[in-house]
Amino acid sequence: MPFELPELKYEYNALEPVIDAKTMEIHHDKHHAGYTNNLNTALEKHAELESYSIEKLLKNLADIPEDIRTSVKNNGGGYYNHALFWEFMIPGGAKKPSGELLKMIDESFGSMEELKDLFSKEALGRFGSGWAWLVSDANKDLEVLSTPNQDSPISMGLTPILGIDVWEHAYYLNYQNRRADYVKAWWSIVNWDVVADYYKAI
Ligand code: MN3
Repeated sequence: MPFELPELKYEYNALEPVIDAKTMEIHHDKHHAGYTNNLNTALEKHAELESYSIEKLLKNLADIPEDIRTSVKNNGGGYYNHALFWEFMIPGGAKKPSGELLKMIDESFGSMEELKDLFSKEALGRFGSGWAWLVSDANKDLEVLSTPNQDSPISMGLTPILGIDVWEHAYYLNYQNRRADYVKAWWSIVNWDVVADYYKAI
């Protein structure tokens, strides 16, 4: 079964003024659609992979046939990372995590503010295109890291529970070269309920 572009659960303009409608439209309808189509095209060459979930593909890159491995890594990563990214954001969502996740954030980083500082540093320090992530390992230990291109933490055996796209296509129309302003503003649209749910599910 070919992968399908997930629909946005909110309007293009729902995240304004943090992310403008035009950026959301191009990002979802062109960039995410492109990764989805390119992933499907790559997989057409290998029918034996057609039952694989996106998670299984990305967790087992070393087993993917060499002729499509890079394409699956880049386009599969793009497909998966963006599907998560839309979920991580919401207009007017919970402003901070609660329960188990909040407790672990305090234990792991000291406080929410320290987590935000660390995460923002990763987002700003990622040279070129990539992502910053809050991830959990199988023991539910938390870590902040960044990845280049469309590399996904899931390929490193980690579960992404929050991530920000810092490719220029994610912010350039509104922020131009001011990635720091985009990252700072972005915290106000994080959907902490979803982040807590992803963490709980590990
Ligand atoms: Mn993107």
